[in-house]
Amino acid sequence: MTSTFAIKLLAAYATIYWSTAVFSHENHVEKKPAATAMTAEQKDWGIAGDVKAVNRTITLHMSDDMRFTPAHLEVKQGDTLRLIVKNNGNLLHELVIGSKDALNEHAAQMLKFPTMEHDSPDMAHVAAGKTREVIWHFNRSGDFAFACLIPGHYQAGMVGTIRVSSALAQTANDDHAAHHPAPAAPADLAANSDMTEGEVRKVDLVTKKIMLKHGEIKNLGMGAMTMVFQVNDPAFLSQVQAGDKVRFRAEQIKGAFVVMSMEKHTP
Ligand SMILES: [Cu+2]
Repeated sequence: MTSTFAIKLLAAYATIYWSTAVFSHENHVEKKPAATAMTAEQKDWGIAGDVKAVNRTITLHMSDDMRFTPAHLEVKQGDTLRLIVKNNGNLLHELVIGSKDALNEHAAQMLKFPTMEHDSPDMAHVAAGKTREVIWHFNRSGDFAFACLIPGHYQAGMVGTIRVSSALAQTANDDHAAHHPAPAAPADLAANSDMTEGEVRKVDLVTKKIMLKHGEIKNLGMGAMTMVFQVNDPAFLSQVQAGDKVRFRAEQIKGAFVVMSMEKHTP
């Protein structure tokens, strides 16, 4: 019993070592248990997230025209994202988060070794018509990317960008925080203080509008009220429902009030 376990363990380490040595990226292991048994690894673009720490949910749509929608994510350092990855196409697609360099290298390896299997907390393979989830903690700021590295897909442009803004920079730029510093507030709260608190009243998928009961919108000089907003990205609408507490940023564009970013707010 013990020796069998030891052999399995050795085999697992050998696989991991071999993968790392040959492909210089990790977790190209055959079975998920070996990967999950490993300690979460800090990457330049973050670390595996804890489901209990999720503070934002974003739905990413994949399509056979080799596109992700949305193709750009604005994230704050400290955010733990639940990325719901929906494959609307008839082909297998995948989501892999990384630095541009890491993705380029990985894509080249995938072209060379198309049958290579890989798995890691920062990726998900999504079969046609299916939905998967990735929970990722963006604890480092910077410009990163996400891509489908299935041979040909990345090369056809199936790639998006992620900007993780620094928690420190946001605190420094925030007037309110600067004038009334709250020493006990965690960095995450300070980073979110340019966001407006709200509650979803109604989501209209046909007109692509959302009714929000909101607090004071400081950047617009607007007091608290319930009103209907347009959305910058229709994907926001599939992430929330009436009754959800949210934080959002709204802007006035050509007279219309538009929700530019939104996150679920779990008190
Ligand atoms: Cu793809």
